[in-house]
Amino acid sequence: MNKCIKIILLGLIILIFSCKENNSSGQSAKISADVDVKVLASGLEHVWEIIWSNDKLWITQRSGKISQLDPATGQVKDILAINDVESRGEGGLLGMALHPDFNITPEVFVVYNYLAGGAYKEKVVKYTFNGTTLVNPQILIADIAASNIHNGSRLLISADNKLFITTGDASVKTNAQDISSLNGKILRINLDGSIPSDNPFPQNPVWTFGHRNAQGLVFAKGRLYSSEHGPNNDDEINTIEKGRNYGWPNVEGKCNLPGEIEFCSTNNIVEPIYNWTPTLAVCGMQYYDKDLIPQFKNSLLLCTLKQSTLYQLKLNNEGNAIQGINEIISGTYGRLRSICIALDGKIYVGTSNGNNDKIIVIGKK
Ligand SMILES: [Ca+2]
Ligand SMILES: [Ca+2]
Repeated sequence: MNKCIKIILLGLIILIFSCKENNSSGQSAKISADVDVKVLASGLEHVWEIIWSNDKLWITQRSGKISQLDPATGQVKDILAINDVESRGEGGLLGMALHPDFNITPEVFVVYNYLAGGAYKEKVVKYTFNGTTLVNPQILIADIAASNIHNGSRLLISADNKLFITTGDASVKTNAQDISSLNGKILRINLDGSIPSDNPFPQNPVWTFGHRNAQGLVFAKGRLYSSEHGPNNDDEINTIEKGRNYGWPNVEGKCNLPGEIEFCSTNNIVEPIYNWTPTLAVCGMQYYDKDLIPQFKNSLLLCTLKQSTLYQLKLNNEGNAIQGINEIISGTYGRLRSICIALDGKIYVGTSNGNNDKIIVIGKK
C-alpha cells in the first residue's frame, strides 16, 4: 500500500514538473479553462475576414485571395485571386460580406486597395459565385483614398439589405470631419451601389463620421457596434447612430480633456461605450448568442492585434454598456484579426502575423 502511494506521489510530482516546464517555454500564453482550442488551418497570410455560410468558411487573405475552408477537414480551396489588389503596409484585400439570402442571390462583396493612375485607392466590388469561382465583378463604390495605414475596412450587410463600409482616415486626419470625404467614415449604400434615400446627408453614402480607423462591425440587440483603433490611446467600442459625429481627430475616447469638452458639446459628439488606454489594437468583432458556450451569451467577442488577445465584452441588457471583460485566448497565436461564429456556436478566429497565419476553432471543453 505504502509503495503504491509512493508511486502515485512520484507520478504527481513528475506531472507537475512537466506542466511547469511547458508553461515556462513561451511568453505569457493563456487559454480560458472553459474552452477547447484547436488549429484548424495554417500556412495562410493575414486572414482578414472569416464568414460562415452553408457549413463552409469563406476567408480573405490580405494579398488578394478569397478561399473556402471546410471546417470538418481544415482543407482550403482557393476561389479567386483578385489581380488588381495592391497590398501595401496595412492595405490589400480587407473585408468581405455575403448577400443575406446567399442561396438565392449568391453575391460576394469585398473591399480592397488598388492603384489608379499611380494613386493608392480603395473600392468595394460585388461578385457573383457560380459554384466554383467568382465572376461578373461590379464596382459599387471606388476612389476612396488609401494609404499605407488607416484603410479600414470591414463590410457588413443589414437585414434590410444595406451595405455598411468602414473607412479609415487614410492618414489625413482632417478627412474624418469632412462629410464630403469618403474617409474616416462608416458608409451605407444599397447592394447595387446606389445611395439609400434615407441616408442622413442627401446623395451621400456617409452614415457616420469622425472615425479614425474602424475595423470591427456587428449588429446586435438592435444596435450597430464598431471597434475603432485609437492613436497611442483610446481604442474605442462605439454604438453607431445615423448621421452622428464620433469625434476624431478633435476628440479621442471620452469628452474628458479641456480641449475636447467644448467641441463635444458644439458638435454633439457620441462618446464610446468603452475605451482602452493603452491601446490593444481592436479589430474583428462578433456577438455571441449561442447555447454552446453559455457564459459567452450576450457578449461581444473582440479580436485584438497588438494585445494578441480574444476578449469577451459582457453587455448590459440594454446593450449600451460593457459590464465585464474576460480574456478567452491570450498570447498563444499572435495577432488576432478576424472572427466568425458558426450556427452550432463554435467560434473561428483568423490570425494576422504575416507568416504561417492560422484559423483556430474554439469550442466547449
Ligand atoms: Ca470617437
Ligand atoms: Ca478624450
